[in-house]
Amino acid sequence: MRRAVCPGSFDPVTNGHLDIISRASRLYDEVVVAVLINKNKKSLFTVEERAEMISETTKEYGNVRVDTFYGLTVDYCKEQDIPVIVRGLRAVSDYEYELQMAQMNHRIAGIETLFMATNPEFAFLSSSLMKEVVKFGGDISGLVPDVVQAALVERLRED
Ligand code: COD
Repeated sequence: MRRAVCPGSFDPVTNGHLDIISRASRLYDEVVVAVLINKNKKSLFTVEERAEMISETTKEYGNVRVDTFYGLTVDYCKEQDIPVIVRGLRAVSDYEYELQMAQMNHRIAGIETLFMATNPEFAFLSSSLMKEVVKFGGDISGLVPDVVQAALVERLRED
């Protein structure tokens, strides 16, 4: 069985993330979306909320499983016996950091990284931009799933 991990923060998941996850799900028998538990970074949504939003919006793909992890991505991959990480590349600015991570992950654990060029329709999207636009009343319809948009509006209006 060919499996891959799509790791990330997903705070929250956007249509850019979903484009990569859905394309990966057509290449592999199973894709595990692994949400990082980052104790040093303040996130808008809890890791459980982020995982739930991904489960809800990927269930139609049929072969995507959502999990959470703490620590190194490669340790998670080893634990799950998955040899490949899939990452999206939005622009040249993503490349340097992604290349370093991919090389380090290969060096320390022999884990391969597959880079996918993002769909230009979503290349400008980031979770932080989505939060900022919603916070100041902008419309992000079509850029995130409806359930995520509703959660963002609700959460950012609480502040
Ligand atoms: N279109 C397409 N793809 C996108 C878009 C978009 N608009 N936005 C983001 N993506 C892709 C990203 O390129 C990435 O592949 C994935 O979606 C997740 O993105 P994010 O931003 O939610 O997640 P990141 O980049 O913050 O995730 C970083 C990790 C959690 C993977 C990384 O920090 C990590 O592995 N941490 C654990 C510790 C570790 O192993 N560190 C590395 C040591 S070498």
